[in-house]
Amino acid sequence: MNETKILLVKGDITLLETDAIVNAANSSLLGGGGVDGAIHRAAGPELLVACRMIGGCPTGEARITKGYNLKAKFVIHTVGPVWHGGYSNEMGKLAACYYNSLKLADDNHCSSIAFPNISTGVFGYPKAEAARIAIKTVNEYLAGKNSIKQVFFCCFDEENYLLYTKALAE
Ligand code: AR6
Repeated sequence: MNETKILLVKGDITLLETDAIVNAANSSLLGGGGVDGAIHRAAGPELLVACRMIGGCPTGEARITKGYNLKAKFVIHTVGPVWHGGYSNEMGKLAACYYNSLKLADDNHCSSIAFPNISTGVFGYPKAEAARIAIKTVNEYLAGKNSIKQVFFCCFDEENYLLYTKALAE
């Protein structure tokens, strides 16, 4: 029986106390705006040093660092696709972000993880479609053997929060 709980929260992901929080980064891993900027500010300068050592990350993949000044033990940095109208396998790349982040959390014995709404800010992915892919990929991953007991979808903007409220109720 799979007892993992999917939970919805509204607000700032940097305040969560999950084992891992996921960062919607860019392929340089050197910080940026949006949730990436918020995570780097809250984690402190050591996070940037650790990210520099990693040396970048391709779209759809994920890399792990410590959480430094965050309450979360780990930050999992994943690079979502930029929306190009749906003709560049954005769907597959977005699903890979969720899958690879869960796999890294699992490999590092995390029992809880929180996701922001990857690619739905600066990268322009349509929010309803992104929510559908996020929920589907998480559900598929959790159906297999894994260490994860809680998955939080952390929505910062009202539109995403309402979309997830509806999608998770279905
Ligand atoms: N906590 C949770 N979610 C947040 C927070 C926060 N503190 N702040 C913003 N969001 P974005 P992307 C939400 O633009 O589209 C960066 O510059 C926001 O409402 O942060 O994947 C990177 O360096 C939105 O729903 O990420 C990349 O260059 C979601 O986070 C680029 O932006 C994602 O918005 C990545 O673009």
